Amino acid sequence: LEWQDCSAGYHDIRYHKAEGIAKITINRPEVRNAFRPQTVREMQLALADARFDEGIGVVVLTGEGELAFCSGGDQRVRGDSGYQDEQGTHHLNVLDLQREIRSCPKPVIAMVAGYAIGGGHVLHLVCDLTIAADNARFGQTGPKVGSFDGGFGASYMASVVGQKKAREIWYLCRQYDAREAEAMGLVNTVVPLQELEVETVAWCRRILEHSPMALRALKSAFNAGLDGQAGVQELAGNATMLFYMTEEGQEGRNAYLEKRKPDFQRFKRNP
Ligand code: 2NE
Repeated sequence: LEWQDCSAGYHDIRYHKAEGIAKITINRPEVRNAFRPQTVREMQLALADARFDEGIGVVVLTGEGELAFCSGGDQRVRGDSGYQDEQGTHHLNVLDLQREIRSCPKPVIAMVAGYAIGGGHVLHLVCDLTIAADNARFGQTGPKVGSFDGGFGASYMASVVGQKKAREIWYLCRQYDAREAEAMGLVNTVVPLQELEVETVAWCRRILEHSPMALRALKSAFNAGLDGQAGVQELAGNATMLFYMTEEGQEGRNAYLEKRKPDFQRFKRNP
């Protein structure tokens, strides 16, 4: 694949596009791709760019190198109330990014080589799909390092792997290899490390053959039950979008602009 380098202006991430795929790579291999507030902010910007780029149909999230996808929050900049940015403000802005990954109307795929640990594990978890290399290792560390993610990190995890396993993962802080993760339903497939990107691109290409509207409706439908009112809002937003695309919806707008009474009589009342 001929990736177009769109990394200009980014420091902590690299950003590429090719054939309808956007790839966001955390580029801090010296700390196993741990994120600091700036890393998260840049990921948010790239994700927003991919969302609004009509040419993009799938987003891939990954980490630089073969050793780690992401090792969570950078403990070196962890202040007393969050992760400290350049201005000295403390953040947990990765929680915003998690919501943005879930509400992105395009599938987001985690491509995991090496460690997906702590907040980095939750990042792969909230992606729609995870393709793991055979060297991938998964786990939470919160209770060991004085942290926890009781949001998607706990409740969504329980809906993916079940309550018992989710509690085990958090209470014991063990690491799980790629096969164990696959057996738990935490990842979709495990491939040899050398084939990780090729296989991920093949999954993306297959998704790109399919109806964008069906995919976005399905994603919001999968989210709806779990995400409460925000989930229903996403699903309903798609209904509104589809309604705007009908003659019936457009009749209301046209009548308003033409200062006349709308004529909805010609539209069918489906049973
Ligand atoms: C990821 C893991 C298991 C890798 O182990 P290994 O043996 O392959 O590498 P090593 O030697 O531990 O790490 C290499 C370098 O990366 C740094 C290390 O300190 C080390 O630096 P030097 O000694 O070479 O200078 N490094 C790795 N992870 C880092 C991190 N997260 N922050 C800062 N530096 C890091 C192993 O490194 C590991 O267990 N890392 C820590 C994982 C962790 O506890 N993450 C934080 C969880 S809390 C969280 O992410 C969070 C949350 O719970 C809620 C909201 C937001 C965030």
